[in-house]
Amino acid sequence: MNKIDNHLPTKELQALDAAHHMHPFTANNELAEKGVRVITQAKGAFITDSEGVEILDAMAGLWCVNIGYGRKELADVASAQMQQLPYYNTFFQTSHPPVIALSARLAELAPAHMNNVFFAGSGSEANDTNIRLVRHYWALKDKPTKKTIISRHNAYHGSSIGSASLGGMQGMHAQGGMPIPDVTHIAQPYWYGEGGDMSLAEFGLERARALEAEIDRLGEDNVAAFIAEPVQGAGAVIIPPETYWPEIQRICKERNILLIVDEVICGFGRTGNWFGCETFGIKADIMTIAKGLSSGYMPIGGSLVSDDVAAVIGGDEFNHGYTYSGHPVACAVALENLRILDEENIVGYVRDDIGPYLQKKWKALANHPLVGEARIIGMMGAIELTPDKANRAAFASEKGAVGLICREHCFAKNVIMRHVGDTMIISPPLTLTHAEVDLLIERAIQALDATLSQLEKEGLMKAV
Ligand code: PXG
Repeated sequence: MNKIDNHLPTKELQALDAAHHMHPFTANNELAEKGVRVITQAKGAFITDSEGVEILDAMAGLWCVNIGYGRKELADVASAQMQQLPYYNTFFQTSHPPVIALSARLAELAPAHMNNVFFAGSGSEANDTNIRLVRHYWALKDKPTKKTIISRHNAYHGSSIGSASLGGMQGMHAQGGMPIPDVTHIAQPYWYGEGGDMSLAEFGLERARALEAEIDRLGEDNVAAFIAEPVQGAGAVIIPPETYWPEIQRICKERNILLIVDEVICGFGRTGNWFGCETFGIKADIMTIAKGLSSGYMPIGGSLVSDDVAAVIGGDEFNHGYTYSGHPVACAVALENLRILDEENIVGYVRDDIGPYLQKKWKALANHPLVGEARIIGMMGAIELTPDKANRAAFASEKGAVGLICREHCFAKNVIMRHVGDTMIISPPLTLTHAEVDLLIERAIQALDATLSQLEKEGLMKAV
């Protein structure tokens, strides 16, 4: 047990949290009954709760702590920057060294044709910026009718009204009048769940061509852009078939629409390259970045913009910006995070060493009787739970009920995995050691075993 002496007893913290703190994506009254888990510290790949229990964080917070917890260098940089210049804006013809240095560094890291960045405080804000950017771009090119943005069902692009409209999460759209006008959605490239008897290659092409059909339906003159994650993260690590992205690229080019690639999760090493665009050979017009940009140590997001888009937007005053666009402390911390990712060759480690090691062990989970598919790319993976492996069948119980049971067993085994429906997902820190991968897999198997025996006991191993 770690010594915990810097806070109130757990029960008191839970009571205050229940009384005053509204949690995101949570039924708060239910949580208040159950009692929240309080996390007090973290180091490397492990978080520690208020009772001193150490938990392996196989989600890297929320897909963001790429370099792992507890890097003092980032704390030192934040402290120094706060003392030198804690805040200044970039609106009225002013700038500051951290935002200048970070912009230049991002231009170096990004694909050669992307040399400009517009900063935001988060991925959601950055995607809101992208809506404004692409519509203004076409307006400036005398094509003001090109306004509609096409996205995909089960995409995640954020939680503001604009970015959640871009997202394809039904549960979000059902609350609060979304999507906003001029955003439409096509089907996702989710072979395990929706591919039926088609081959992966055929299915990838079919789902890509849904974009072409949607452009036809709307009329090319009305479409501004297509937005997509290279690999859908929150949608349950949906890795598209190899045929998908080249076809999407062809369609965007031929139909003269912009391509926004949302790199919020895939960026900064997650797929074994600096950006998911490199992994899939995509040429984007705009890339959304956040999360791994600062490894979550400070809130920061942004839009990396192609030279063409930047040149057009630069021709007019762009009436858009956030108080915290290019926040000096966040920029300084992001810059230090990029230094560590680079100098410690963490992206190469994912590509050549720990990534392949994790992938091999993760894919072997497909041998478990409860697992219908184990898929992984770089260091983001999913396992599909099923009562009937041969038929990739869903459970008869309400969607997500089994996933929730499994997540609770993961918690009990001191490993954090998230569930999306009845799919379990991981996205651990990129700095995981081999021993930590072994521990992750060991605990995952224990959780799967415990889930299977509970399902059998409760008669839940039934297919729809
Ligand atoms: N784009 C993508 C691809 C994301 O995954 C956002 C944009 C929005 O970023 P901000 O910084 O505004 O949250 C995200 C965020 C989950 C989960 O449960 C995923 C995200 C956020 C919260 C929860 O998987 N992704």
